[in-house]
Amino acid sequence: MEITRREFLKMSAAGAALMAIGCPVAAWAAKGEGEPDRWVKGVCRYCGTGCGVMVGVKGGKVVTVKGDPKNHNAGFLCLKGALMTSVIYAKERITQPLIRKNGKLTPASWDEALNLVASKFKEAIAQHGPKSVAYYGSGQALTEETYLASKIFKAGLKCNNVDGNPRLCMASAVGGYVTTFGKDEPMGSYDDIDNASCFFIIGSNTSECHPILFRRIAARKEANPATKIIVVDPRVTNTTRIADIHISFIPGTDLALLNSMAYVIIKEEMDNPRFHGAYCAFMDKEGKPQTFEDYKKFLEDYAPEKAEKITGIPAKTIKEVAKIFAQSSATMSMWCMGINQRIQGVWANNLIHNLHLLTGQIGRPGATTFSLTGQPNACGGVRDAGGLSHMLPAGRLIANKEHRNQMEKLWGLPEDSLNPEPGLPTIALFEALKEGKIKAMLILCTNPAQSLPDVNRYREAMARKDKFICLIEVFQDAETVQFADVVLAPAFWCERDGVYGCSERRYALIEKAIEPPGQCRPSVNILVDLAKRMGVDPKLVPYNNAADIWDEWRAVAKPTVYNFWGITRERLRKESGLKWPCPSEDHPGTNIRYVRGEDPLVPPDHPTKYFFYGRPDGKAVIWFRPYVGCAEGPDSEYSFVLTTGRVLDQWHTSTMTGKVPEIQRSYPKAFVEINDKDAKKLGIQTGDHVQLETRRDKMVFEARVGEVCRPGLVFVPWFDPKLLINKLTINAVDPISKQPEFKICAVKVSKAAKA
Ligand code: MGD
Ligand code: MGD
Ligand code: SF4
Repeated sequence: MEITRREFLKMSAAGAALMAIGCPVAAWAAKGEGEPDRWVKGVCRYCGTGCGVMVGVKGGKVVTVKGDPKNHNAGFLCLKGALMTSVIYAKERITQPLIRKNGKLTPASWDEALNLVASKFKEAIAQHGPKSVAYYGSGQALTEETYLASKIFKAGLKCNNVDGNPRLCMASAVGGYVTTFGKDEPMGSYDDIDNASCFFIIGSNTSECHPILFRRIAARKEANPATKIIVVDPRVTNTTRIADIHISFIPGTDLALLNSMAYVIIKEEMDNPRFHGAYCAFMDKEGKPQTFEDYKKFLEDYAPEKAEKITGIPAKTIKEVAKIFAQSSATMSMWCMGINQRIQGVWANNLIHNLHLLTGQIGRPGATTFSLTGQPNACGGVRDAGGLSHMLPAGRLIANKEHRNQMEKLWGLPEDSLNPEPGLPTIALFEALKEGKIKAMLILCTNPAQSLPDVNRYREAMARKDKFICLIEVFQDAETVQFADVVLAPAFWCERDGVYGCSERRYALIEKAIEPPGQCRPSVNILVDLAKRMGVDPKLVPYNNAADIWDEWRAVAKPTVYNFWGITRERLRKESGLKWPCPSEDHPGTNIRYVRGEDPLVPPDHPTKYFFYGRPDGKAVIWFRPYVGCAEGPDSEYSFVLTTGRVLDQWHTSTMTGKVPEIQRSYPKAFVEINDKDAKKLGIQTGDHVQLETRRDKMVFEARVGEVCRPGLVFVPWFDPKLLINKLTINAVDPISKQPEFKICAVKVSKAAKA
């Protein structure tokens, strides 16, 4: 039976809660395990929504997980978050260190394993210098882990080859915020959702990837039916089902749409000159100052009729959405990988910000430009604490001498002793591994043998006989384990304490609920121990636990715009997360940045209401960013576009969600979505085997035929280790952010005999 849009809205607004609260409770009651004897506060292990959880413990074991009613998610959780118990107790857990001997991973003592790793790193540095080693981390590691690993490598080993999977994910969003506003991280918060009257959702399948935020959006729409929802996505996703307007368009042409919306807004005098005249600077793509008149000339190439030819979106629709965007009382944009995982990712981010600056849809409740973060701690750990190869903590840059000198002082190092040359970003790092230039690599909390693009190339790199890889990994069936020379066994999720920072600048504590199994140790202890054995000055790593590292990180951030001095460990234990800036212990946290009276970093007597203090002139930048196509568009031979992404209940490489029977049953294996008109031409029906072939590799998937993909587009989720779609994806990167274009490459589609 067809459900109406209104019924779907209702279900979306309420459904997540029922799933979350119903299932785990039922599971634990069915097992006769009884009421937990205590509840321990934490944060969900999965997405950047950062839902607060309560972990139910009985007899030293986790028996269930429920939502924290005091956190932003108000007690709601999606199924992934609620079904963590079977992940913790999966039989595939690694519970002791392993060393590869005669090709086989063999149990070893911590001493033996750590000494071996330390000796390999010392040998590489002695023979080839600090550029020959690297750390590859994760937006799922704790803030304390990322801060520490980055300090060990950058300060202790003088090696800036410190990068992580946020390079595959959020680097373009960082680039967008930094180039437009001078500093990273959104100015708004989730509270804006409750005040927006228009949602402009572009390149985000919020319903499947940020379900609890989607629930909040649907609840807003349900409560205020006049709220408009515009979704820009070449697929008909679950998110598009609550849209008033769904724009399906030629993948990779968002830049033309966004410039065209700006054109319409100015042409029809829907811009806000009082805002952009006072608070914005204009710049061409080289960063040269320009005027509003120059901007109007630049936009002439994007009249809706011209943009229609590039995007396939009717000019009438472009005009309509521009009008809704500009004239709604409060517009909130949200975007994710459909925008970031593109070779023009930073530019696309800039163009979304442009629309807000041009219309003044910014810095008011509900009016904000809000990048959705993918991982639970990409913001708090990697972005804020400086876990990328060009960064130092709290927005400081390696290439900036003043920033280096600040960090040398804070870390007790001699002046000018930090290495001034930025390290290698992810793809360049794995290229260097392939070329034999990286001799030893430490990998923590990420599974690059599945998640890197064009992965055959980098699996070959990881398989080199002369390299050394130490992997800190929870599960023995993670793909990267096959390439590791040493595997170290970490404590998982609520088996140690530490902080996660989610999309809305909210820092929240995961408290330790249970003891880790076997010989597993918290990763901060592993890293401190390893650093000392590698010869790092013990004064650089004087920590007994994660709380010590947190206090140092607070002090390091205090003199910067990341000031969260008031977010002490004690406060985090009591409260369910706090949003920085939060400069003192009595500060409640900040909902809206850059606005006088809201943001503690804007002086109360500042002469203007808005102050973009991240920029030298205090003004945000409206950028001229021309439309540029994708790296590898379809042609006569590879005539389809292949896009990759996510499904509701599987997480990334499925090492965790794959251990949950309920989830595995609903998403057992990857498939290819294909439009019914294309399928008809190719003689393909749902369930048939379809071969996808790109310039890199080919593979066979089961078909799902329907209207989800527009004609000419196919979609494959990337969670399945048995069907590694990344063997087919391209490794082209954005020239500014170095983020790969996972979302678009050319592919040949044909009916296959068998899978
Ligand atoms: P994706 O499926 O990667 O998810 O969250 P999302 O970005 O929302 O891609 C989003 C959409 O981009 C897709 O629907 C796709 O059709 C669209 N798209 C493709 N090409 C284009 C284009 O050219 N333009 C536009 N506008 N859209 C395009 C990702 C987020 O999800 C991330 S980064 C992480 S790390 C988390 N991972 C994750 C997970 O693995 N599983 C689940 N269930 N949730 C997750 N949440 C987070
Ligand atoms: P995960 O499965 O999250 O994926 O890619 P990955 O980070 O490689 O890997 C996390 C690993 O850490 C798992 O092996 C897990 O078992 C392990 N782990 C879990 N908890 C812990 C812990 O507490 N400690 C330690 N040490 N290990 C732990 C993510 C990356 O993939 C991202 S973020 C994005 S946005 C990209 N998206 C994307 C896409 O959209 N399409 C395609 N085709 N590829 C993509 N790859 C990217
Ligand atoms: Fe966890 Fe994200 Fe689901 Fe919240 S929405 S419960 S953070 S996976």
